[in-house]
Amino acid sequence: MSAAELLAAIADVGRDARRGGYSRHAFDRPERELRTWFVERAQRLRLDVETDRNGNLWAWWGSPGPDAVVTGSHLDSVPGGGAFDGPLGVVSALTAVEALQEKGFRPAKPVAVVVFAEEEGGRFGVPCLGSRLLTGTIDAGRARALRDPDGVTFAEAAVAAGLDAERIGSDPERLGLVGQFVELHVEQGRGLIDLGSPVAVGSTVIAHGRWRFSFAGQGNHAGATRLGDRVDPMLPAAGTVLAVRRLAQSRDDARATVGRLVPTPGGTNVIASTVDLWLDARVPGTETPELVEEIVAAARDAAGAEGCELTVTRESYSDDVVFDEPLRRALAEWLGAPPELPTGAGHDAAILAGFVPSGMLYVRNPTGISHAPDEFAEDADVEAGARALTEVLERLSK
Ligand code: HGY
Ligand code: MN
Ligand code: MN
Ligand code: MN
Repeated sequence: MSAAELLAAIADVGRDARRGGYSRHAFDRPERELRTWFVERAQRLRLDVETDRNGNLWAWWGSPGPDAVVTGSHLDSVPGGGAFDGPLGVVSALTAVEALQEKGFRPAKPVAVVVFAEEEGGRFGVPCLGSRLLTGTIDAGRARALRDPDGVTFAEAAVAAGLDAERIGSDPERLGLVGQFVELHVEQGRGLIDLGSPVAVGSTVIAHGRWRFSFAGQGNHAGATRLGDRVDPMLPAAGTVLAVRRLAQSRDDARATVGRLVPTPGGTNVIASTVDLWLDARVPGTETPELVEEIVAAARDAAGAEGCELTVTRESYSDDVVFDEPLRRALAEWLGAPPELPTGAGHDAAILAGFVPSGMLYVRNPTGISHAPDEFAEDADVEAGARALTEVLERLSK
């Protein structure tokens, strides 16, 4: 099946559940259906599929062994996400393996297609949770205790998915098998449209992190409470949202977002007792922590002015990543010197880049939009991406 046909097939998997909380991932519906679909497709290619201690899926072509050539991406999504972010890398990897098998290629090294768990952090709040656990870049105890919006811990979700909660954590043996990792991903931006190329090689991933701001005030009656008697956490929360844009605008190429703001209890006629908001901040280079410090100071001032308490918690952070130079050069040479693109989006490849030679391929997205239904890639470009990945897998596993 072509990558475009597989994408169409995957778009139907779990569609009914997606009308629910599509972001409820890490082993929850509909990701569970997507994982089942993946296992079935991988087994058709006679790949041996296993689930590692952290819930990442590994489909092996040849028995697992050192210096493995690994590709893949993720199947989870953000709430209301597009159809390509994650699945494109997974279906392209399956298509590439199928194409190599059909031409009779026999890899000289183990090859694996991996599906990382909870890449978006849509359920437990930490992006790239599966690859962070694999590489030991998140404390296992902290990961186990992460809670989803219903209070379910990652450990409980993992046990419900058939994993052993005690074994959640870094997996140096498995990581030691990975010789090189290449992730194909839909482009999240307009670079390739403007450059007129279907495929690009990834160069860098900018630093990014997530912080939770919890404003505590006094819940009260919307009609019976005079303005002067209020301690309303919505006010400093609103002031912080405006400060995020104002302060980020003053830094070159900074991106800072509040996409999620939750008042409690959330009644129309109720002054909230608390308001939680999450900041996603990303600045090329080393300035992200400085920008966040400025935002926290503005939030504290706003909280103080209203008599509210403020607690700020850092939930994740990753430094700038530059992908492996020799691998980038090889990818460029093998693919006819396509453009090289930086990205503001985080990826599992950027987590692995700290441990094994890693690289990325991007496929043109004419809308440039991602994390929204308008995310798109033309069939012809999807096929170009799958062909590029096929070429790369063959060259790397010779
Ligand atoms: O948030 C990101 O950049 C990625 O999509 N996880
Ligand atoms: Mn994403
Ligand atoms: Mn992604
Ligand atoms: Mn990714």
